[in-house]
Amino acid sequence: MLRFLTSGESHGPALIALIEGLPRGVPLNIERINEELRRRQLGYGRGSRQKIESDRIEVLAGVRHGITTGAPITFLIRNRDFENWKYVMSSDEVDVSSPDVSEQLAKKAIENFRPGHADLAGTLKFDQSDIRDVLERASARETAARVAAGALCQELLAAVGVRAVGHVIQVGSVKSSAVSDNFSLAEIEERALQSELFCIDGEATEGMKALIKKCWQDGDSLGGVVEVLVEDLPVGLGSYTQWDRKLDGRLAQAVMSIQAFKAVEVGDGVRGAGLPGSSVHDALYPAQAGSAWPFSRRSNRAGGLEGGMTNGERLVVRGYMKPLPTMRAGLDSLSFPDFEAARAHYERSDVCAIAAASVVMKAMVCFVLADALLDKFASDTLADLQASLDQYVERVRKKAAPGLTAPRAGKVQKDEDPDSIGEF
Ligand code: EPS
Repeated sequence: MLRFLTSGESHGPALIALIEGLPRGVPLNIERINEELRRRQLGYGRGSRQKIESDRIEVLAGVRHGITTGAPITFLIRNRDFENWKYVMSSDEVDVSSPDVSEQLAKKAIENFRPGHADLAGTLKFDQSDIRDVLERASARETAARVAAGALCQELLAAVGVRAVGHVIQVGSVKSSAVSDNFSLAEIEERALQSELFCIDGEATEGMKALIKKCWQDGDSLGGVVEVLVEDLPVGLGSYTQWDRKLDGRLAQAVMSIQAFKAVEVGDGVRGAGLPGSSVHDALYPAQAGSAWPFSRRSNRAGGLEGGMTNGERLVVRGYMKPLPTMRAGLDSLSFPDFEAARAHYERSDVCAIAAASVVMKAMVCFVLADALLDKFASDTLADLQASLDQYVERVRKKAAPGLTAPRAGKVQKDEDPDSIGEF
């Protein structure tokens, strides 16, 4: 089992993470991991915090000479901004009679809840006397640690030939008109990196930027939709045998756990709910020259998952992010601890963090896929994993016995008999 935990506050000294279960022998390209962290800091609509930070991973354990040892990996990412919060966020007691300390404490005090954030329920649940204790841990700054943990998993996936990309397909009401099915993953990555919003449609990028600018002027915020695509996954990751082994369920949990995400979709899940089955399911055809598996398909509306398992097609997962709840314009709210009418607290934030969200979502998807891979195959060393994966792929491909690949006449099932309509 692969697992990771993070720790750290938004304005504390550092974020840390511990990831356990990666096999021995995975070569890590630390620069590639830092590049993911850099991308998470980009995107039109980010707040000024990103000018202060320059996120980099410092590995503390579990890696020697650039290769995983099989032991738990621990790393940290420093918060440079801590310097400006050192009294507010000090883990030691502070001297409140010092003018420096009292000035900082007063400047950073939070008096009112922000509707849409964790402030209200978190303060009540933990009987906090300061909303800051909730805000600091609920903040999306924590996603930097997730991105680094996911990038470690991406190194494992890359080592066995699996590739993942993330991009933005909607900001507020502006949608990308480029259809990702028409592009290779390499093209999507290249085009996304040319856009300040990681969107492969240049014209839509301009519309998205204009909308974000307008929202910034209005003191408002924006959400959007991101899509993560993964290719070259073996057929059969996940399982149909039990609810908690279904890969779509595991992906949904991981994606929904990202700060501000409110919905998740696999393939054409939402549209498909309104269509007849014949327009939704992806028909099967015999393998074509170059097919990786003993079958082929002409559509991928299932988004690469059937029955809670990968089916050999490109994995397509979308995450829906709400507008950030920290807004300069504010909303009606209540003060704390008096619960009297007030305007919501505003603290420096992003107007739109959707580009960053595409990097975070890819990290979470890569974590779940790496976990599923290690669950299915031998997992102590990368060589064991590769050998058992190769053996499995060989076994599945052998299923295409000669003579069985020619089209066969479909057999009419009893319940397909038109005369049976009306029986239910
Ligand atoms: C973030 C850092 C934070 C926020 C944002 C994400 O920095 P600060 O609060 O110091 O400006 O910009 O946090 C949130 C969106 C949130 O909901 O708290 C980051 O590094 O991603």
